[in-house]
Order: sequence, then structure tokens, then C-alpha cells
Amino acid sequence: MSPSTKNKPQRPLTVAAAQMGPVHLADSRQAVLNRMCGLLDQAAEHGVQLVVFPELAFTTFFPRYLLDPKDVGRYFEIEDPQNGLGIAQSPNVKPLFDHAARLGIDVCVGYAERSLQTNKPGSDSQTSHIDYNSCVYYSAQARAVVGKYRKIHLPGAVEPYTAPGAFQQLEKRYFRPGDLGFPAFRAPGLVEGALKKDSKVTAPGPTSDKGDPIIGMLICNDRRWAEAWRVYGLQGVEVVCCGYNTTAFATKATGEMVDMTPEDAEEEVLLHHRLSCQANSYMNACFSINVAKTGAEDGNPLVGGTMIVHPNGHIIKEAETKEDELVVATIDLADCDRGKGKTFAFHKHRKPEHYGAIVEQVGVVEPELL
Ligand code: CDV
Repeated sequence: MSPSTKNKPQRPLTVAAAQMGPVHLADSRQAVLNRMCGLLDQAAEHGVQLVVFPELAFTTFFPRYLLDPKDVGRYFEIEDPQNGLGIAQSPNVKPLFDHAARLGIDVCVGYAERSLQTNKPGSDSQTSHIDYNSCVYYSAQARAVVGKYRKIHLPGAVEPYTAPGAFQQLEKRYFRPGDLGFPAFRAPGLVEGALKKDSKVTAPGPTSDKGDPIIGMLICNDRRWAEAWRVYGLQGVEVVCCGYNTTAFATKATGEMVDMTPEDAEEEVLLHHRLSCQANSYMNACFSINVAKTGAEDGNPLVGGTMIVHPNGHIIKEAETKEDELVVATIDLADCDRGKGKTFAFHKHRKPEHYGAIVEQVGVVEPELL
């Protein structure tokens, strides 16, 4: 359902969710890159300024497999700050960013990051690495990565379930929880007349005190955590970009089927996905661009549900397939103002003195038994 139509957008931005169909184990990196560049070409035809791709977009969702340690490296992009190497220099990724730069489109994309560490003298080896489930924001105007996020809420387990037929989710085995927090940032060159640090407001008006769009990034399971969205909300976030690989139908740890048909189970997964994105967009008065890798990857079903959500919680546009599909919408960032200025005017209404348990506790502390 579309939000109310209005006369003239004040801070228009044309965005797209680049849903991807399955990426199978045997698919080559080049074939996947070609698909992603094809989605960028389609975006250019629609005048899109920002394209969001899914979590771990360049490969299959490999944490569903117990991999031989010597085969794991091929799923990762190397981050080697000592030698000036980052995602933008990866031969697997650079062609995508170069293409985006040529088309003048910003890109947010998820990938597996292998961050090289230089060890202290005396250590067993000179270098080691830490692996993250990450995403970056590439700005076409800056010709650079201007935002980075490492997934904080890693679902699943370190050790695989042993029961035959049990569904595996081994993100805790392959990744460390992100260490960057939830850093919002501004994306340059997307809206006209953005206020800059040193600009003076000469003609007061509804948008004259607004800077470049404020962006936040989440990855998959993070979208289910209100705390993650609220930390972005507290930075004035206007657009949350969130890619995901969400299993449509999983067996139990025991390997048994759940007590639902696969169709009902998938419908419930979609319900929880929509609830999380719609409610948190509303409660933080921001747009969200939520992007699936979907379809069956080597027989493992992933939900679709790619959608662009309005700050009032409406779904503006949703994917219709489980294949590569571009979901495009022109949004008006000024639509964030109502929620940010009224119901969710945090500075007027929040009561952090009563929210201590949220940061002091991890698990549940129940009231004493009667
Ligand atoms: N990739 C994910 O984070 N997937 C989780 C599943 C395992 C529940 C999700 O929250 O969608």
C-alpha cells in the first residue's frame, strides 16, 4: 500500500532494492557480478541514485555448510589496511563499484570480510585474521566507500547439529560479531541543496536546515532487534539499508519437520520480516530498503519479501518474484519529518533513566516467584 500521494517532494531520492535470486555453490563469481551489473543497468534506466544489494551478495549463503577450513577463504574479500587494501580493491568487487561510478549510482552491498591483523613481534605468525559478515556503502560521487557496518547479531551456532536432516546455520562459526557499533553517516551528492558544515541558511524553508541524507546499515538478523534500529534512530537516520538471506523453511535441530506445512512456515517467516521492518521504520521515523537473496540455493529455500518501507510503516513497494528483480521507488526524505518531530521527537519524550535494563542486562531477569 502506498502512503498518501502529495504534490511535490521536497527532498526526493530514487532508490532501489536489488533483490537477487539464488546463487548456487557452482556459480562463478563472474556470473554473479554480471547479474549485479545487469541490475545496476536497469537501475540507471529508472534514474535510480542508490541501489541496495543483499547480505553476502557475491556468493551462496555459505554458513549453511560445514566447510573444510581450507575451502573457506574463497568466500571472503580481504581487508588489509596495512597495505592499503580494502573491499574496493577486491578483484571480485571492484568491477561492480567501477560500473556504479560510471552510472553515477551509490551502492550498498553485503560481503564476507577477512580482516588481516598484523601480530605483535614474538607471536607464532606475523599475521592472523578476523572474519566478519559486513556491508559497505560506496558513493559514486566520492568514488569511495563512505560507510561500513559489521553484522552484530549473528544467529546460529559454532558447532553443527548432529541429527541427520537438521538445518544448519553456522554464522557464529564463520564470523565474529561486528565491532563497529551502528555508525550512521551522510551520503554525498544524492539530494539537491543539502546543507553543509560551512553553508549558511539564507532562505529559511522546510528543507533549508537539512544536510545530506543520513544512512544506516543493518544485516539480516539485526533487523529483528529494536535496539539496533533505535541506535540509528538516535543519530537521526533517514534511510536504513538492510540485506538478508532468510531461510524460508528450516527443520528442527533434531532433524524433524516443524509442525507446519512449508507454505505456512514461509508465510510466518515473511510475517516476522515485515513486522520487524515496518514497525522499526515507523518507530524511528525512517525509510528502510530491505533486500533479499531469495529462491532456492542448491535446494535450500530463502524467503523473498524485498520491500521499501515508508516512515509511517507502509510498504511502498514489494518484490513480486523470487528472482533477480529491481524494486524501485522515489521517496521523499521530508516524509521522515512528521514522525521525528512529533510522536518520535526523542528529545521531548524519551525517558532513558528508565531504560537501564536494555544496556545492563543481556538475558531475561524475571520477577521473583510468588
Ligand atoms: N542470515 C540471517 O541472519 N538469517 C536469520 C535466520 C537464520 C533467522 C534471520 O534473522 O533472517
